[in-house]
Amino acid sequence: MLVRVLDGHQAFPPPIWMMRQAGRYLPEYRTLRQKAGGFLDLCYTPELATEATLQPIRRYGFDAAILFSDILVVPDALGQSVRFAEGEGPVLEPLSLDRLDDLDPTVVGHKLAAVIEAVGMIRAALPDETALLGFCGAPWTVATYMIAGRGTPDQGPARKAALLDPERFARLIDVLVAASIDYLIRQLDAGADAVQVFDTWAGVLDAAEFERWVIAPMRAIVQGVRAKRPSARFIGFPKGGFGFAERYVAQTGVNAIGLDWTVPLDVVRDSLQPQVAVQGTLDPMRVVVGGRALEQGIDAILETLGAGRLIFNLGHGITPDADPAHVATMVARVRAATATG
Ligand code: 1CP
Repeated sequence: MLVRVLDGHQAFPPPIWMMRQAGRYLPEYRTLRQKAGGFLDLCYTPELATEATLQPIRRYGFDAAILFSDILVVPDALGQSVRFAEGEGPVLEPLSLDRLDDLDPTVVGHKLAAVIEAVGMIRAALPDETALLGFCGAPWTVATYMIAGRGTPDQGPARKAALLDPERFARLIDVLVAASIDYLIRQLDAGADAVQVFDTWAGVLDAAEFERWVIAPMRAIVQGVRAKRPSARFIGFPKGGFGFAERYVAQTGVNAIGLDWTVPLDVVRDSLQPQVAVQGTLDPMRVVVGGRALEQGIDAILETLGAGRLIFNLGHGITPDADPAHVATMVARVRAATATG
């Protein structure tokens, strides 16, 4: 059903899945994570990555599973050291733009063989009606971590590098575009029905920089993959870039655009939905709070966007403090919805 929406059809109730649906809010994930040891061991052991992917499908029966991995496996495969420190997120050895020749985008697909193997195992284990989504980080967002070496409040180090040395920054983006094309093709060939490209930090760029580092690389990825796999389906998620959404859609050719919870739903319905499927937009805080706040958030999305092409999702990943029972409530409410016209 999710694939049909990506192919241009409308469905009500809409298909539903949730960003970060496998993760720390689930007790079974926390158990698996402890057994695995490190977070990257979980990503690089196909049996464990498969189990993590399937946990939320078993519990909630979402319409899509998303490969359990991380956007930072690409820098890891490019040769930059990446580790996940307990409780403090990713830590990378900060990349200097003088050292770009050390990165080899042609090896990424091979180095991530364990992830690709997981894609095949997951597809084999999933019910036929459940879509499988592959993913990667968008070049801009991945570059923000490669340059700073960690998550940052304002992505300052990468913004500074892009303005100070745009030629060399463009070379880094080109490496990431090439690596992403190769990696996504392998995910599609192993059984992914569509791929999502996460540009979590798109919203910090001005208009010129958004065009150059968000739209242009995404267009290159979509065209590069479709040159070899013409039917490849894409969900783009340029978080925080709603002001650029129409040109992002027109210029990249994505099948769907992910939106966060700060967007005006009536504008989405009138200006964006006629052109493309939209995904989102529930505030993850409503899933933490539950009750009326959750119900009202769900109903507003269904009432305003339910008559068009919609994939129900949160506006960003579910947070570790969310109650798994609230997720069950959300799925039931979306599935029980009836068209109000
Ligand atoms: O301790 C743990 O178990 C690690 C927590 C965790 C998890 C569960 C991290 C560390 N990554 C993941 C999985 C993950 N990451 C998925 C799995 C599939 C699913 O959705 O179920 C996906 C799609 C991602 C993508 C990802 N990683 C993004 C883009 C989406 C988003 O949420 O914005 C980003 C920015 C990352 C980097 C990252 N990885 C992990 C953390 C804590 C972070 C954020 C770091 C920061 O900036 O603070």
